[in-house]
Amino acid sequence: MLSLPALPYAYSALAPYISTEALHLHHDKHHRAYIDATNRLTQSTPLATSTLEEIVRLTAHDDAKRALFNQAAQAWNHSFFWLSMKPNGGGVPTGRIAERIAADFGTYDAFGRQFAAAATGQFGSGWAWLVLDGGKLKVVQTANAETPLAGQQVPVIALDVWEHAYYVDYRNRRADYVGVFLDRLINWDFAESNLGDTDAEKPKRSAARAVAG
Ligand code: MN3
Repeated sequence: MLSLPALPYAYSALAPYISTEALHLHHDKHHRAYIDATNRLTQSTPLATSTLEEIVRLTAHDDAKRALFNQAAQAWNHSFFWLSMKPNGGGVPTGRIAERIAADFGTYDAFGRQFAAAATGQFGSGWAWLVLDGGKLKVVQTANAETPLAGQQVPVIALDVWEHAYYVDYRNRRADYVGVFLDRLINWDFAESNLGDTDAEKPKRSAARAVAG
């Protein structure tokens, strides 16, 4: 049985950018529903004892398991999304992640423009991601529950652009929500922890393991 992980901060911690009401609804109702559905669909199957990450990977390319993949991937994506934000986050990062952004995007502003374009340009429900693709940082978008976890890319940062993620606080203004995520909320410490151990002194930590299964 999977359980709903607690938010990594208080429900009020991201206000005024994401309200207490919005976080309660998004975490307690939407995220919980994905966890509960995953548990229902794996009950009495060999996947009942698997971690969430294993369920996502094992169902990702199996059309017969599409319903389970959608629920499990959404559960995993949300856990990763909560970790992608923090109070007083966002803005221009420093340290290793800043060096990598400069190397792979040219400037922070170029990264921000690409990320905002991916997040606002995703038609309908989905996600915007910063990922490592063959060791290079890249911005990608996915539809519905699709997740880089299912492929070769390593997730670094996730932004939920389903309407339920922003409608309470921003109504239909997705671009405003995306701007606030970039300027006020991104957890760059978490992003850096997902870069892997190319620095010998850093302990090996993978993005996938950061999210408790
Ligand atoms: Mn959501």
